[in-house]
Amino acid sequence: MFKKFFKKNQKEEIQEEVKEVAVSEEAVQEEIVLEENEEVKEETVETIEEVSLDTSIEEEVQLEEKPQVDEVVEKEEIIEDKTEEPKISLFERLKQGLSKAKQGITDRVDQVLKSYTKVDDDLLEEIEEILITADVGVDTTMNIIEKLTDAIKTKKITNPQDVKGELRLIIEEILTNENSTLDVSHKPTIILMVGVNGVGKTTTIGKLASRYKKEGKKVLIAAGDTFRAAAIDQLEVWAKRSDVDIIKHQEGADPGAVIFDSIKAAKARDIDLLICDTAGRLHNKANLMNELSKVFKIVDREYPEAKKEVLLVVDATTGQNAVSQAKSFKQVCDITGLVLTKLDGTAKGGVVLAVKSEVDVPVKLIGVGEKIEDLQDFDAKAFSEALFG
Ligand SMILES: Nc1nc2c(ncn2[C@@H]2O[C@H](COP(=O)(O)OP(=O)(O)O)[C@@H](O)[C@H]2O)c(=O)[nH]1
Ligand SMILES: [Mg+2]
Repeated sequence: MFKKFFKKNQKEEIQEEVKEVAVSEEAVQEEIVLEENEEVKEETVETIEEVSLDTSIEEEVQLEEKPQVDEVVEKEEIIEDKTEEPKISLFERLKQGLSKAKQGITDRVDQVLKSYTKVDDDLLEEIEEILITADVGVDTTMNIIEKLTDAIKTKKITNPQDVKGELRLIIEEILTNENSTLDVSHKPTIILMVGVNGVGKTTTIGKLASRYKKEGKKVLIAAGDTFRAAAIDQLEVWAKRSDVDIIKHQEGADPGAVIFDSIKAAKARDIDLLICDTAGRLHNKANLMNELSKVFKIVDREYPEAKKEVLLVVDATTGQNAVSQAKSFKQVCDITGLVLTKLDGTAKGGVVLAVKSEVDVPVKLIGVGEKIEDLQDFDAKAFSEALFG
């Protein structure tokens, strides 16, 4: 059993390393693409990045070649087309977004349950293995299996088919958290979006700005990621799209100064909600964390009347890396909620459980696609229903 774990974990570690390399190669590639095709929209470049993030190494090699402008335009058109789709319910969207995760967890659980005629240790061991390989994390998996064993005993479950319902209840219970709603009803509210590069901070800000603007709120966004000019431009595209104001400085400017000016503007313009972007990539980790602390100090000093939400964005496709990122950010910032993006791109949806239980911060939002409606409030019941339904 443990040998099996060990092998699996090793394999996962290697996979993660490969992914990390892919991400840094991708960062270089992104810069090249931007330099050479300045007129190409950031958004489109990001789409290609996203594709490369999910592809295997062999495909990665092919993607390293600079995309032709024509190809880029074609991809952009596809994105535009997608937004024209007829409206479907949020739950349907969630289900669609979680279809890979469903394949990675529920469908495999179903297969195992079908192959057993009685509930025994072997069956539980197979479920344990599925959960671990779906990035639920060892500790959380052990906890789930323990609860499942208890439920099987107390409810005298003998039919393997009844195990699934119990598993769903346990998962729902783990994911349930009273503070999981992103509450922006206080005026003013400031949201600080933090997280490493590429996880989806800027996209999430754009989606949130659009959502709250539609709800009739006065929204302002702050381009606090001054590390690259492209990051500022990308946020500006979102500001235009959502029809909200943006405060920005030049590339390389002090992020603290951007936040300072944004707070001043928010007060002068009687803003309901100020959403701030932050850099996810500085020269080193200590630098990044120092910069963030400076920004937090400015917010506390200059905007004490605002309700502060610090949302840490993590990318679900990075699996256990998402958990370790959450742990390191938690050491320097008072994270009030997690945003788990790109759940649509992974069969390892179990990472939601791992971050929730290992980091002990409520998951407030999940991203199940690239469209505005694909950023959803996290609802433990709907999530487990979409996964197991
Ligand atoms: N499939 C998918 N892609 C996403 C999601 N959220 C963000 N992305 C993509 O992830 C990429 C990086 O996002 P970005 O906001 O620039 O990340 P940042 O560096 O943290 O600001 C972009 O291509 C986004 O479109 C999501 O929920 N699903
Ligand atoms: Mg960004």
